[in-house]
Amino acid sequence: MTAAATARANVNLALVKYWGKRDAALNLPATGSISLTLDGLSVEASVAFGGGEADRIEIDGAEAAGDEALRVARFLDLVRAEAGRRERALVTTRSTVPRGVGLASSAAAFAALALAASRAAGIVLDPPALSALARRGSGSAARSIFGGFVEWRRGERPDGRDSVAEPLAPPDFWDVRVVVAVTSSAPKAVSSRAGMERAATSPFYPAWVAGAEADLAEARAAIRARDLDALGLVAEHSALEMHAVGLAARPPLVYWRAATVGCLERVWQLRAEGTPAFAIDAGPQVKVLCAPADAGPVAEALRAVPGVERVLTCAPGGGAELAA
Ligand code: 2P0
Repeated sequence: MTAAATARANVNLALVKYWGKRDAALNLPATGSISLTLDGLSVEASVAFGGGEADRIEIDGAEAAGDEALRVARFLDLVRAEAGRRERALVTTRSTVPRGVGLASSAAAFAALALAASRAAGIVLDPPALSALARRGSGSAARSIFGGFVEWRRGERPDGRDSVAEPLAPPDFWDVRVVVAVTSSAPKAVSSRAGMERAATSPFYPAWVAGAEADLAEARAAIRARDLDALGLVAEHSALEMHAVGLAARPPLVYWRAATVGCLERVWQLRAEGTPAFAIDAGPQVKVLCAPADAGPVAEALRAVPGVERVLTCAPGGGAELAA
């Protein structure tokens, strides 16, 4: 058995969304995306290689089975191939991301696993290579390798080696808040993976892909200028356009609940009253981007929306790290 390596990574919120793939096997996106890594919602993964006939995977204290176990085992195969090893692995992961808050813990999980598994296998990958590896587990995990504001480049190469994330600005560059209104703790009826496949059937999908570069440029400029209004407006647009693609898909895909729309209306009302707050949901939960001083009042307003179960507030967070 090799010594266990342990790493931790945070979830991220997409400000310009990833929604559609150009290669499903390699998890290559149809467009680039930009995200903010969030503090305090993280997954810790420990990996050791050696012994055993099969990979053993324990997620939050329970042995993984079925598709979940298979997805991690396939990911470990990539690490074994890269490191030239054959031993099975013992993997344990622990999450501080509340279930069903609509912040993909798979992003944090595969970012942490990429770092822990590569180190346990004896290889040291540079950040771009780590991001490319994490991407194979879950697309959005490519972004969780880095802290703060992050861009995942679409890339051009068929092998995906240039489809990696890179930091745009560190977490302390700009102190903002993300207020998360949880409207439903039930798992999504249609996974992101299946949702992206369905999105490609929408007549609006080509327009979504064609508009991505302009959204990315707008978001990059807004981050550079620390312009909350500009970033909030483009992020809100990207989220709503993502939903519009789904609405027109066959069969249609509607992630919203009544409470989701209630939160959107409340945020727009706050904005009309002078509070710069922007709703960036991927449904059914609503994430609101705002200034630190407004986070309290925004949280309070969202708590009062019928159907909101709870509200949490996050600051910008750091990238994936090895545990001491
Ligand atoms: C995003 N989402 O950019 C978008 C917006 C959800 C809504 O990335 O199939 O778990 O593993 O690559 O990364 C969630 O999808 O999908 C996601 P896979 P992933 O954050």
